[in-house]
Amino acid sequence: MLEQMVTKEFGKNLSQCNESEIYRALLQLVQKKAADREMTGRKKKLYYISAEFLIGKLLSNNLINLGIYDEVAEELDRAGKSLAALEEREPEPSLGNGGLGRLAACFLDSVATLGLPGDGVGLNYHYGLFRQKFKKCRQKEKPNPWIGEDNWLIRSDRQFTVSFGKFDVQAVMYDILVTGYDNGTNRLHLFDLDTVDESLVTRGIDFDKSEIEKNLTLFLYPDDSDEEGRLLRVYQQYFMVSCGAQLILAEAKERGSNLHDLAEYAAVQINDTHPSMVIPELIRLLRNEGIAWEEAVQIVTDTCAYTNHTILAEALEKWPMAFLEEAAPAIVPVIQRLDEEIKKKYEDPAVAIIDKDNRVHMAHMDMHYGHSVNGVAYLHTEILKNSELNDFYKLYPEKFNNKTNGITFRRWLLHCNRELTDFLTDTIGDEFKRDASKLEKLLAYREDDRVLDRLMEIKKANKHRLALYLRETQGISLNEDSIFDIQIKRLHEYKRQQLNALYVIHKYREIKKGKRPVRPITLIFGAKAAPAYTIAKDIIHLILCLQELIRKDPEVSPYLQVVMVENYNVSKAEKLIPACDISEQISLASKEASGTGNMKFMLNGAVTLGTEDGANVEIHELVGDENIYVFGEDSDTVIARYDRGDYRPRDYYDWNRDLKKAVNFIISKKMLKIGSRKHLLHLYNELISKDWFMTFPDFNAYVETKERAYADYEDSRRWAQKMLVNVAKAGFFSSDRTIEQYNNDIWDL
Ligand code: 26Q
Repeated sequence: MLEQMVTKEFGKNLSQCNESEIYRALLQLVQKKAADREMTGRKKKLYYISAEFLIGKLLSNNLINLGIYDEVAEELDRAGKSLAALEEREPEPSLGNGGLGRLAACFLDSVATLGLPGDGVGLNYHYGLFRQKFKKCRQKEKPNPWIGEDNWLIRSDRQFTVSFGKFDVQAVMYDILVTGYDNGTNRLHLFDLDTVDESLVTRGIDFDKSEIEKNLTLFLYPDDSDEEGRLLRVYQQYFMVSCGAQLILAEAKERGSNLHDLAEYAAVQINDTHPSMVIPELIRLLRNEGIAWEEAVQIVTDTCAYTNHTILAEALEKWPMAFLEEAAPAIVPVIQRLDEEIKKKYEDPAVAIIDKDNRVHMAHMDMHYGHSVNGVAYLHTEILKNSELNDFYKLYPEKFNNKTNGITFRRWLLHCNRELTDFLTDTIGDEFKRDASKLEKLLAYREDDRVLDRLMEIKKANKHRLALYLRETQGISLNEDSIFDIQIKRLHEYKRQQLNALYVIHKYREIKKGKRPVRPITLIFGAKAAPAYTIAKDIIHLILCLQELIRKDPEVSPYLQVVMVENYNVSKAEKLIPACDISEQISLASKEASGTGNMKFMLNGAVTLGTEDGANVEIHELVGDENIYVFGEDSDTVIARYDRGDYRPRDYYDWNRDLKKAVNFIISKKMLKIGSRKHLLHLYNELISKDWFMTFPDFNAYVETKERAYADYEDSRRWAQKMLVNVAKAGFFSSDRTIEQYNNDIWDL
């Protein structure tokens, strides 16, 4: 099939083509086949609107979903070419920070796979999340361009005007085709400006922030640290929702809506508060179409639904009215009127949209003027209802619902772990590829030594593959017989990479004292820190210093290795996850809304070491006590301690000898020889005086539980059984299940 294409396109054989020509041909082939499957002509359509879509590389995923992966791989093979090499060439579209953006990408895959009409709406950032470099044990940020000559963007002829306070802009829309697995195709709409100027970027990821027309979609925001950046973020958000709202209304009309019946033609899912301005924007546009205020508000309420992804108060967006007046003046009167209505109805200032400091609470608008509010895991939704959003739960109990997150098995099993996929197919048939719950059939093989051995063999092969990759890319050699213990996720204090680092120090000291582990341990980290998040960068510094220290210490390095993978992203996750033995999910209980990496690891046969937080709670319930390692204080204890406000890390530090020694080691002579005094001291002080995410109270339990997991690993038959149960029970975490629930309870497509 490729052969014909390249003959026509380039006038030569496949074997004579270079990689870039083959990539171009494949791109065309995929886009043609995908377009043939587009789902049009249905009445109601979902618009999943999100500031982030962390889609990852697209070629292989599309080949799998179109059912031509094997055929293409073989054809390339015959011509002496390699699909794997082509995959490596493809730049990764990193249009997201982490979990929230990756979830949006998994959801688009599942919506198309279930044959539901549903498009993504977002922004076409010219640079994805920054590329991370390590220099002198510190993180450096570099721009991350992903739009090359051969890219997946299709320029459409839809154009929209967006009015900011001081000027108007002309938006253009690019589409990326989203293929479902053996099913229809939807689209991801990414809005952009032709005037954006990439030459504005100066040093690292700095750029001239003065001219919005030139920088609007230049970068994805990694944090909300500086004031200038925050205003630009509001411009981005209004631009996205204004284009989105115009598209939604235009398409609804094209499908036959008279706009009074919009809710029968469109479902809008608001992914966290970043797109919340879509509510006032839709109301404004409906009013322009001559619809009365009350009716417009009702239509929009019936159309929009909100997903909350966090309980960290600082992450709930509250924009100063002055920002909105500058970036989105057209919706300011709408927001004010909505706020007046709420203030008339409810006296409690805690549920107001505009607060006494004239800041707009985006989530409050969503909860009053959307018909659904959902959390992303059972525990998270309970915490929202009972504490964080309790004031709103009391007003609208019927709006609150849970949708436990999920992941697409196409990328996180079929693509990233072919060997396991093939083995599962041979063992339990291939129904699990369409219906993930069928993975449970594997439970019948719990006592089957052949199956258990094979699971271990596949893990070993994946560890070998990872070792080769890290040798090639980072010049690091791994001990493939060691336990691979992996923590990969954004760097955030609440995720507690620092707790894992304290364990490393503890272990290092034990080995120095002569207490060697039975089997060597490899602790692998991967994490980007927001460029302005000082403590997060200090934690990376600590880990990189430990990596250095241990690598150079012949007494310790045969037994303990620390590896920090540079520039952790979706493509690296695809290589790391299948090779993992122990999955670190150690957030402070109550703080991780769900986590989705935990699900990816489980699906690939890693055993979780985690706190009772987010979706770990549901993993625990599914696999049972025997097949997970749970430790630490529970969310009630943590929440109560925050409420009392009496946590003093000193109390733990002074009384826990091992902990004290580990913490002191951060600023020991040995460490200061490698790292920077300023940064290590800062981290040390932060820990002993604040430790805001309570690592000290969980330290002992963490060390003990980790040691127990390592000891259990030595009984490889029992360990393989744990792996088997984890794989078998992972079906619940398919995003196909999550999307089915969204559709049944919220969208009704
Ligand atoms: C906000 C304002 C200004 C600039 C940036 C931001 C911003 C950007 C990204 C705020 C939050 C995010 C991302 C949040 C996120 O990824 N949350 C994660 O969502 C996952 C999917 O539901 C959950 O599994 C994780 O638990 C949650 O942390």
